[in-house]
Amino acid sequence: MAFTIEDLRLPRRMFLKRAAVVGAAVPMAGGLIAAACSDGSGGAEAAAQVAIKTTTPGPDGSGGGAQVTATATQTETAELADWEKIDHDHAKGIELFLENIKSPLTRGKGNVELAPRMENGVKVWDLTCDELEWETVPGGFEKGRGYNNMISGPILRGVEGDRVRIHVKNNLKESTSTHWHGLLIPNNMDGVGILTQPEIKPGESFTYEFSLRNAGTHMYHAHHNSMDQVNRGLLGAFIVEPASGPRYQVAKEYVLVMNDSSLGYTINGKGFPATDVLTAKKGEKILIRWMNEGLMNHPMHLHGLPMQVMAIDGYPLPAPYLCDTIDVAPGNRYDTLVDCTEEGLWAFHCHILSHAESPAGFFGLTTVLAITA
Ligand SMILES: [Cu+2]
Repeated sequence: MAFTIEDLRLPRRMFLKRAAVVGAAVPMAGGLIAAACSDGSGGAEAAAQVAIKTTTPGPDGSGGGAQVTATATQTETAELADWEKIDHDHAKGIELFLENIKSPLTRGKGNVELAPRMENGVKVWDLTCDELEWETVPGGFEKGRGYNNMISGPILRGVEGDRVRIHVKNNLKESTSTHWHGLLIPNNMDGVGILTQPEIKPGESFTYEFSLRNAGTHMYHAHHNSMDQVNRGLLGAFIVEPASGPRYQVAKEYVLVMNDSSLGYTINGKGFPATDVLTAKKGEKILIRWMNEGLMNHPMHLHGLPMQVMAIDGYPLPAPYLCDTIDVAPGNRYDTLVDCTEEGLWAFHCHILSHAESPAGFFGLTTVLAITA
């Protein structure tokens, strides 16, 4: 049977199919979704107001037949055996992930491409470094820092040979500097605070200017108190296409910047279930640009299909290779192509499983590649 995008947009129907198994747990998830879709206040009330009428499963999970009416809160605390709680929490997470496809469950979206303005043949970008409250998962706010008030920062994209100028304004409560990670540039533009330039003090600005010499998937990030600043979100993608034209002929491109620690395990500033789904139609080829700005390795594993590794740190491989798990180390960038030949919802997650799943369900570095007919 053909799998369509509508299958993704009807999470409730999918969830109701699970009712026979999960029983009393179902309405709890409904209540949480209602809470998560609201403005974030009164979530507990919303959940408590979900009065349910359902069938209590018997001890063997087959359905005991007793009709009960209860609030979702009571259901969670009173009705579930340990193993049912694990199932329920996993189902709840997947339900939220599918709901997030239809309408985002968190405020704030990063990784938005920022077009440059042209000034006398120079591509110019303005970046601000901002303190922000960032919602990484529904209802979960963290003290983040971001370029232009987003995590990941805006995607900057140029072409080999471009002259570029980037104004960086520091709105932080501490000094910073901006490093252009992977780009071959003059030393005094390298952005290491104090080593190659004066640190940019609070309220001050610094202008970087250089030419783009090496195509590839690169990054930019803070390089002053960087363990804290980068980890809190001062990072972004800087993509340079070859002068001869785009390196890959693909239907879609995904830029996935991973981070960990201060804001939890995140892809583009969001942890599961708020991570973005990857979508493709059967037969399409997609490009995934992996970047790791975190403090740990993340071996990202794709179910069902291989990835072809085309470039590492922006440098094309003489012999691209196939794999299904790609260990992205801090600082590394990988260009991978996926031939989307098999329909389905293919899990895509870090295989250090403590970065992706717990008894409370999937979290962190987990997403799905959804391939539809
Ligand atoms: Cu990991």
